[in-house]
Parts: sequence; structure tokens; C-alpha cells
Amino acid sequence: MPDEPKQPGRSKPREEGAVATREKAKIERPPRFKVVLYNDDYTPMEFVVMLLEQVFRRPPVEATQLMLQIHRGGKGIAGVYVLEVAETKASTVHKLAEERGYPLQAGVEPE
Ligand code: TYC
Repeated sequence: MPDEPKQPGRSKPREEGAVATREKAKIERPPRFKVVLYNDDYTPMEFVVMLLEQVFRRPPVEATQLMLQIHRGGKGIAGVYVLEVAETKASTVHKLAEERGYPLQAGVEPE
């Protein structure tokens, strides 16, 4: 009887299992960071809604509700990301606000 066709990855189940387990242990969820937007008296509401839609990918109705929540409560979480993404988004907020002369502040905090 001819040998069974070789099936790579099926020939040594124990060894493969051991490798899979070791790899699984390595893939930990990276820590997440909140991008917090702060209220101020000067940044226009429409500008904050635009940022929440364009930078933080919030759907329009949600963006408006969140902007109002920040306006009334003083601050709010625009989104939660890995550190590098959170820092980039906060910088983007500062850059776009500064370009227009608005004092909008964004911070990055551990989740
Ligand atoms: N308070 C601002 C206004 O009345 C609107 C605003 C909302 C500003 C949210 C900043 O993060 C902010 N025009």
C-alpha cells in the first residue's frame, strides 16, 4: 500500500501543539489608551463633530451626541487605541485645532 500523501503540519501533532501553545502565550493584548477630548468655550461644536467623525470614525449621530456630552460634562472619550495610534490621533486633533486657532485639548490616558 502506498504511503499516505504527506500533509505538512499533520505529521507531528504533539510538537505542533507545543509550538501553538508557546505562540499563543506570546500574543498578549497590547495595552489600550483613551483619547480624551476636553471642553472649552471657543472651539465650535461643528468642528468637534467633524473631528469625531473624521479622526475617530464616529458615525454622525454618535459624534454629535458625544460632542454634546463633552460640552456639558467637561470631557469625554473620543476613542480607545493602542498607544501609538492614540498619540497620533491626539496630535492630529491639536494640529487641526491649532491651524484654525481653536484651543481644543486632547489627552491620552491608560484605559
Ligand atoms: N463648548 C464648545 C462650544 O460651546 C463646544 C465644544 C465641545 C468644545 C466639545 C470642545 O471638546 C469640546 N462652542
